[in-house]
Amino acid sequence: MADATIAERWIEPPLQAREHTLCDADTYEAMYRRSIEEPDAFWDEQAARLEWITPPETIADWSFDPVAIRWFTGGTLNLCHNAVDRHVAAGRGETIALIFEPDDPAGEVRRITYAGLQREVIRMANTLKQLGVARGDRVTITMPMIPEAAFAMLACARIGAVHSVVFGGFSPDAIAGRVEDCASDWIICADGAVRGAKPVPLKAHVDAALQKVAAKAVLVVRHTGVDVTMVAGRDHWYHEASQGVAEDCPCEPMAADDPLFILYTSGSTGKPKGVLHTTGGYAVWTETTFRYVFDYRPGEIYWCTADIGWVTGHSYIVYGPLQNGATALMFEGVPNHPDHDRFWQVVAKHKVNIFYSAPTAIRSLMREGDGHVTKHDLSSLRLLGSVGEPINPEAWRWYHQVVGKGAVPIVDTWWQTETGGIMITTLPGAHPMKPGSAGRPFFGVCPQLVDGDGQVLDGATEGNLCISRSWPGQATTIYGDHERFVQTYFSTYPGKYFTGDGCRRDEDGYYWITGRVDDVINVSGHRLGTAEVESALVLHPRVAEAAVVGAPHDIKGQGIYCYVTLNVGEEPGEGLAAELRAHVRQEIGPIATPDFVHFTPGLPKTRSGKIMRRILRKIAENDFGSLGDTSTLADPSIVETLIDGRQNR
Ligand code: 6R9
Repeated sequence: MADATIAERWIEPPLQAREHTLCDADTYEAMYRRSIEEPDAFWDEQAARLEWITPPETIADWSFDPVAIRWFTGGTLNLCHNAVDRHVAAGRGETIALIFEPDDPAGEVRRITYAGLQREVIRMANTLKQLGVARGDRVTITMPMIPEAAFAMLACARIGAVHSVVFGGFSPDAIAGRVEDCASDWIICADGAVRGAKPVPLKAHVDAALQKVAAKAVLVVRHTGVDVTMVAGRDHWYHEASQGVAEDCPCEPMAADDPLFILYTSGSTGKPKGVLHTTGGYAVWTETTFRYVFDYRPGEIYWCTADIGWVTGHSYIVYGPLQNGATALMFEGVPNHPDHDRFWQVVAKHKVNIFYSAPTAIRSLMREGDGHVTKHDLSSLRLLGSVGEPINPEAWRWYHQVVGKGAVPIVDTWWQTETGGIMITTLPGAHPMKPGSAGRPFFGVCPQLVDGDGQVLDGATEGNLCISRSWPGQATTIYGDHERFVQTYFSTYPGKYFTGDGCRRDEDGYYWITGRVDDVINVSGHRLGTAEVESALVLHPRVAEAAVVGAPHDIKGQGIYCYVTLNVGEEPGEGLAAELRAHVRQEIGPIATPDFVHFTPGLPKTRSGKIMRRILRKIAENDFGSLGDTSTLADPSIVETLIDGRQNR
């Protein structure tokens, strides 16, 4: 069946999803309408599921021009209390909060109850306090996917410290940049990580980062047992430092608009920006979206395969599920180790009911054949989810038919680091699905499609995706650079939040994300600024200039395509291409490793010296027929040279 046919077909939610849901189609319509017509009343009601120390005085309190975003003003609460303590107080202390499945299938599974989680978080919180961490301080966390990563985040939330989680796969330079940007004096890491049996020297990376920036203390969780260097007076083993700390630790009352965390993400220009989320709005948004999108029921096992270093891990491994009292699985490993059935083996082993993953993982497993899936009993699955990039209808169909046996709804959830949680999705019991479309706006979300001139387009159309009103999960600033926040998101279309994504809306009001319209590429669901890769390339002594674009890639969605010009006298070759790949990997981290290095004597530039990326994108896509007008180039002949270079690859 051709993709187009599948994509156009509606797929009704299976009967079990329709019969057993918090929200059917009529309820969605009524709730959505109310969330738009009476937002204050609507969000006041949703927020009432949380425990507030002081209830908010004002619900929505924001403006996009000038930009000032506040929610639940006057309210005080603690997110750790809402995610952990209140469940224990309500007699749910023996419910399992986290199931840890290690990298090694034969390794030890850990099951942590809400009462156990409370003890662990208090132990971590008091250890941090003992090291001098106080309310408002920034704490960098770079950890493997182990429960201690969640303890560390929750411990910060408990004492009012602001966590900044840095993905464990980042290079020392990337860690140093992020520590420096938010002046974080404390770092929590593990000795090492293992992913697919491959060791990652986490503590050594932190040591190398601390050659460039200073930190007061490093707290090291023993995990793999690898040898590490401990710097006296600076580095502390967690199991030693936590000895004898007190067994209670009050939850700090936080104002709704006090910062909760910073998370760095790539933009189209400059260095990664520290997106800041505040406490109250983020708490309500992750609680509400998790509740309605995953339609969680007590006793179910929920598994999100994301890493804690990305926003999906923050919102849908830690804060969303735990606020709902859910049982969340945390997986340390990778989809294809020791074999391509690892995900499905884990689903069968733990009888997972809700499985939330990414198109890149689905595509890579689909390629290995159905046998890896069908040999496991996946009958526990009730709901499947997708996030991170558009899912192509072919992969959607495989996910639906082979993994879900055609009997399980899929939620394709569109959102961003900046949105805090899910924004566009179908709801499992309410909406028919269209493969490849994220679906309908979540409560309170007002998407608008806008043309290049800022004109709002109505009906079935395509344009740049903006959101015209604030929602509780919205990031409030970029740490230390509010002007950049305003510039990045609110200056293209004044008065609206611009997402950076292109999007089509069909006649049924379903949204189809078409991908980024800025210089951000989406590699395996991870955002990477082309400028970051370019800066890394030109640091190499033999490189004169570089231009980086995304190119279609079967598994990763987009691959990293680098056009490189060398300094005079340097010779291109396979050896140098490999060296450049290793160099970028070293500078940024393995996720930024270039897929294609295309040496060229020059780049297509206008007379004013601007690189015409449009042409470079088309050539990388092997699409030479629609290069558009090239007559304004300073040297139009470069286009032929580039095409020849592409064809000879
Ligand atoms: C949650 C997350 C955000 C960018 C976003 C868009 C792409 C995410 C998507 C999707 C199509 C989906 N994206 N989910 N595109 N369909 N369901 O991934 O956050 O890392 O900040 O990336 O990812 O391009 O703008 P983040």
